[in-house]
Amino acid sequence: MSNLKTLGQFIIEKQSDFPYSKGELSRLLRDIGIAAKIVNREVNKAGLMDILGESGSTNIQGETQQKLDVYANEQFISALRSGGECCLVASEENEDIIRLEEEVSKDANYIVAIDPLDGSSNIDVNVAIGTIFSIYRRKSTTGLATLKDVLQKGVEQVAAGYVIYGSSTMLVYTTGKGVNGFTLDPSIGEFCLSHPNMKIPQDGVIYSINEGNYVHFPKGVKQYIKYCQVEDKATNRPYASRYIGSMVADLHRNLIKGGVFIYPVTFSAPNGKLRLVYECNPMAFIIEQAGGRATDGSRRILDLEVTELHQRSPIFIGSANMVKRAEEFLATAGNLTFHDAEPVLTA
Ligand code: P6P
Repeated sequence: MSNLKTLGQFIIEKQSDFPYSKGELSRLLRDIGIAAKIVNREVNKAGLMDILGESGSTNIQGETQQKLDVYANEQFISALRSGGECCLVASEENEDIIRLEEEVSKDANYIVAIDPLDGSSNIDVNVAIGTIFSIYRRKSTTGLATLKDVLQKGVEQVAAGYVIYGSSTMLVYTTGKGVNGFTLDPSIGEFCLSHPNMKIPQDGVIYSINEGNYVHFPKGVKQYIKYCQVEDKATNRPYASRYIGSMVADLHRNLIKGGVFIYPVTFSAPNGKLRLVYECNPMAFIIEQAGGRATDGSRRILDLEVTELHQRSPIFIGSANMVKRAEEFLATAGNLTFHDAEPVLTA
């Protein structure tokens, strides 16, 4: 018997980890895995199908929706609707919550927040993109689930994960008992355990930030960037700068190799760009479970109050020691001071 373990087998094996699960969360994770395989099939042939290019519509963020965005959103919502374990979906692609009111779903115990195709601007140039999902237990006990059921702190998540559609397709998730990665084997159409018990190195030599926004960064961020660029063999600097422009791809690389990913406040994005509910919180849960750190520059991401569905947050996430070093620059220089003098280079 090969030591191959599929996602489905793994989920069932770990089902006893959940005090209250009667298999519901397991079925929900399986439903997400099925939708991921369907989306993967289309992503892999995007260049061949008439799903490239812009669908013409725009999402809540005012971003032009690529056809694959719309397709992926529909696939995940459809899988959750028919799976019967989810009563409400919050998606980056939809302005409002989506209540699943079918008989099979309306009393379900779980809420799913999702970025169905993150990094979609990279679709047409064949660069890795991803899906990010976050799972909560419903808090309301009567009637239909409401927005309040979504606006829970990240620390309340019962599971979170991502799919990266890259050189291979992987699904990485946590239920609060560590992080495990599964690689899709197209020959059998199954996600197979390939990265058990993933841990992010406490230190790294990769910093990931869009330096095109440098002039708009707070002083402390500018100082940290210059710190990364200083020659200092004792601390393996200068670090390497790597920025893909797909959060999932940048964080997946850093989870495996070590590194820090930063999307800070900028003058044009005073609350940061990335969304708390379906990007920052799920990725923070995963990275913390892998031994890393995720803050908004000072406060733990998972403890942040969630007040709006599409709320944005700055994020400093990755190898714990690198995030802490960046926070030190923010603490001393201030993380909301813009357009100041060039930072003093410090070793
Ligand atoms: P910028 C993709 O649009 C995304 O939401 C994340 O996946 C990515 O990390 C970030 O935005 C890139 O933003 O402003 O650097 O292009």
